[in-house]
Amino acid sequence: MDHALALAARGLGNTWPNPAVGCVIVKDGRVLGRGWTQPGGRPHAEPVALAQAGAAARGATAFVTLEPCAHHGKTPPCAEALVAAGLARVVTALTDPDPRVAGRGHATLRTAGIEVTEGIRRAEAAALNEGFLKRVTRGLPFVTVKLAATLDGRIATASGESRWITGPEARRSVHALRMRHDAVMVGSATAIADDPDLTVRDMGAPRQPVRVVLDRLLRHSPDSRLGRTARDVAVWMVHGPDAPPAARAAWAATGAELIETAATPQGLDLDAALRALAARGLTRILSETGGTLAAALIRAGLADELMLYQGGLLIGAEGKPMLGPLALSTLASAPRPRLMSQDRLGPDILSRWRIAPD
Ligand code: AOF
Ligand code: ZN
Repeated sequence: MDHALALAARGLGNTWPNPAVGCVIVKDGRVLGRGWTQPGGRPHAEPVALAQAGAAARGATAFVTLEPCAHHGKTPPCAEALVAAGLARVVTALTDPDPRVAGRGHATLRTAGIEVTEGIRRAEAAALNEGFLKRVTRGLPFVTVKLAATLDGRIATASGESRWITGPEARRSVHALRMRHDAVMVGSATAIADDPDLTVRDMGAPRQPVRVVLDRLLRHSPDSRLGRTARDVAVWMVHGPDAPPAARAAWAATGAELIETAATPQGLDLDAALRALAARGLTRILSETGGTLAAALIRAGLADELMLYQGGLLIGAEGKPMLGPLALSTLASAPRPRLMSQDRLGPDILSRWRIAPD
């Protein structure tokens, strides 16, 4: 199952709206087939592994990180494929919460006389596919907030200079991080100030993340890098009901997708915006917004993890803080993220913090 989990992880960021699943087929201590969910979410992991194993799969054991599917979607159900291949035993990590599956995959296998063992490495499988599970059970994506700050917690000088707070190793790590997410998200302030491209470069990414801009009034220029490349890599502009018609038309002409969502006087309704993104299939979003939006996501309980890149320089109080207001009245009410890991990246530090409750 550990091997299957490692294979599954290869799909992270590439399989949305589907989960990233891994499958290993074993007989007499030999691995006959290995598969993982392919870019775009199909083929599923099991048929990939079954095709490798061929006729030798008869009598073998399959280890799958998620309950095999039971529904007739764009591909035939994996549970039936395992039955047809004559597997003797199937070991799974997790029940699939997708209402089309939800136990039916396991039932199909058992009815066919296959021995089924469930729940092996359940916690690891749930952590790996937290985005898919959150989308299906709560209608929200898993959100990683990325911040690149100085040692004193600033993300730019007073004049807005932010290139470069971290070194090349950290920047490479950010590209790897983007690759493991379905989408990269910024706010309009960051989009306007940086004119970012938000693609994954030099990583051999099988699928580029969707580029999402939260832009209530569609203030970002359609003649920006994002606007000019919207036909090559998806750009989704999330805007409010009050976005001007001319801006909507100009953005639509770039090939970007326009997503209207509720707004409050402070800006977009973040919960509604993220729900709209999950409804379109996104399971894992990397937020690369500035401090104000990052704070708003944390305040609203919408941020799951924080990836903090810290560069060894000091800017002082004039610099822009990495977080906007959290509106706390007491220290006792302060969010207390839990440290998950810490790494040295050249001269910089990357720390990963869990914000959401476990
Ligand atoms: C599996 N193995 O590798 C994956 C599964 O739209 P479809 O037909 O591709 O079905 C998508 C659903 O299939 C998805 O919501 C989830 O329940 C399951 N994903 N199942 O047996 C896989 N990726
Ligand atoms: Zn399947």
